Amino acid sequence: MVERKPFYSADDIRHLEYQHSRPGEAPFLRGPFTQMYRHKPWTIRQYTGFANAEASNAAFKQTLAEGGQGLSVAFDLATHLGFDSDHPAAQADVARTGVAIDSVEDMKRLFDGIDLSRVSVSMTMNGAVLPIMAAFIVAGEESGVAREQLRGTIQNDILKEFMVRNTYIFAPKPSLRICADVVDYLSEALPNFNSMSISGYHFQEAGAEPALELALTLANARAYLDAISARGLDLDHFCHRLSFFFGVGMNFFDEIAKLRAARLLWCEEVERRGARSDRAKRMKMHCQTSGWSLTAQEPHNNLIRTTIEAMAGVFGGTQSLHTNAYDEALSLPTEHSARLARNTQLILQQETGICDVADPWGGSYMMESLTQQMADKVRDYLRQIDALGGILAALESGWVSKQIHGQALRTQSRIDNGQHPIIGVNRFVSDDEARPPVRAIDAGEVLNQQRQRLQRLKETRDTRRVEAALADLTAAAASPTANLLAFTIEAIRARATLGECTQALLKQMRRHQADAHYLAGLYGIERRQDTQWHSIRREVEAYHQQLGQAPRALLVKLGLDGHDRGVRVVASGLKDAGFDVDISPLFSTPEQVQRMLDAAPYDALGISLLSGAHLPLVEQLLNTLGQEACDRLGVFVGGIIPDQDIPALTTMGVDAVFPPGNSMEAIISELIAVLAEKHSA
Ligand code: SCD
Repeated sequence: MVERKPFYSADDIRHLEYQHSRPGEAPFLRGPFTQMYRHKPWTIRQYTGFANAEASNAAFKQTLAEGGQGLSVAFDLATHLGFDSDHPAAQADVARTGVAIDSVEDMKRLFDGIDLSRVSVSMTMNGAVLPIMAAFIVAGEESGVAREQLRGTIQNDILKEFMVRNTYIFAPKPSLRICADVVDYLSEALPNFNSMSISGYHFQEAGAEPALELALTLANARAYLDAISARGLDLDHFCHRLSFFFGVGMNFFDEIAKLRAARLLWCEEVERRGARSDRAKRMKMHCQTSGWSLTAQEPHNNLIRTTIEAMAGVFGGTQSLHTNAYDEALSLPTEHSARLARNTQLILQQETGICDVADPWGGSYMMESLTQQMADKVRDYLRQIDALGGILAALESGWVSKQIHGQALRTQSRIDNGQHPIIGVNRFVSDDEARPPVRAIDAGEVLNQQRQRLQRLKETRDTRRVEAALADLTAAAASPTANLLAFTIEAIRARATLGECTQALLKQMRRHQADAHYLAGLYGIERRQDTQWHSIRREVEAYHQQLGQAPRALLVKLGLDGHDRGVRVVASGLKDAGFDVDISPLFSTPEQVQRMLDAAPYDALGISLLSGAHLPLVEQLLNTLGQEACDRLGVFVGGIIPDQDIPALTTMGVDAVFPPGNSMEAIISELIAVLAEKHSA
């Protein structure tokens, strides 16, 4: 958190260089446009996508009919990682956290009846950016919309995937080339399409505080500018289509200051590199309220949190906003919760007068001062990154991960010791919790449909044309000057699938696999003054004495789910409490988990899943491990697990389930009880 004073006065801002700047003028601290929301309010753009193209298309139409102003597509994990729905590795994850898209035919169904020349579409896609962007362009073409008319944004921000989100396919270097190919191609062929959405949101979700979130976002943006400029592209030609994306959490003042500082720092950066036009220098951004701040306990409180966060985004001058639904810590939003989330924005836009004035916090002693402090803190981080040799070197050295994970651990320790209040979780906890209904997806049904569609597509297409286009794509991957998006468009037009395009590229670029790790020591240090923590440590110590050795836990991530904040925090907490802990690489298969279990005498197996695929994945794993392993190990599952799924997990052999909001003590205490019982049996 940026340091605060009890009150601020004119003395705090007198020295500030930009205090007399205006919205719509460089350095744009006060907003990218002169009139801001008076001329056009921010775009209400809700991130949506589930099941298949038809279901998501219906949800898009509903959102547009009910006040949504742009579309934002959430793809499923199989699509993100470049697997067709019929790929063996993807089976449990198809259609869970977004829509399954295998080919241009799916993409056409996704936008059926929606005029792509009028509605702008954001697509959150990074790993499989080539086939998805290509399918969007071809779908537009085949529905009569010229490329120049297509409006929207592709996320195309791969660097943060290696740092936090983990939906990468190729290694950082070839991935950067792909990003630059996309920017290069779109800047010529789709002049109205934003070719990147350089994202901080996911850093915040993984634990970064606002200043670190902004610093990492800008450091990544610098790496992209280097890569694109190295091709000889002029900043004034492409920069105005690089857009940004930030999270907005409950740290109300800092979040507003962060968004104002972001514009200032971006303007400075591109000016320093020689950009001349205002449109290149003005940062435009999308914001999303914090998913991490949502609680599974008393979920209706999340409506209040989201409203406050949305206000911070709007006071910060965002161009586009997603407000989370209150039930997202439990499952995918229902129709009703999605409507409330959208209405939150409509109420802000139409009932409050907030849109009347540009940068309403401008001139506030406190806000101007905080903005400057935030900018200084970010500059300091950027200097540290430079000293390490740039963001790629900082990533490889483990510095990035250590910073983010360290902040996540500090936050968790403050929640667990009560210093960071969360109503309904560590304060004013209510026993009388009404759990709202959650949306269930029949993923098995979608999987069957997608398989049948793939089969039909493969039976009806011109195989020779597809093979030739895929061979050209492989050859292009070997040639550094070829534009990979141009070649992917030809393959997709010929009806190659997303998975086939990925395979064609994998012939030249191998699939990247990152190591998994966690920090030891920090969580325990943060809680060293805390009696509850000492008492849980004593419990572990007593069990250690009984066993004759430290209890040993293996924590695993299964399927295609790359969210690892929770598993790393729990690993650190267990370690500092006295366990020996290993974590598996992301995307582990049951066979890999079995090999890890065979390699050391583990007492506990923890499975972390936030993708909604817990039932099939836990079942597969426990079937592979067999009854003897389930009897011997304390098996626990953590993540987004709806209440109604807990009995099924228990029947499979799971001993304890920890949905979001459990304190470290609660997890460890229950785990020790389970282990002691197993040990004595
Ligand atoms: C707007 N315009 C104005 C104006 N306001 N002109 C004058 N005065 C004003 N006040 C103009 C703009 O210049 C633009 O024209 C046009 O109006 C549209 O406005 P915009 O501001 O560009 O708005 P929009 O089209 O909505 O674009 C907003 C962004 C865009 C630039 C921010 O990149 C975007 O929509 N991003 C959304 C990204 C997203 O949804 N991501 C979801 C991520 P010109 O175009 O002619 O200039 C979800 C995610 O990752 C979830 C987490 C996870 O999955 O892990």
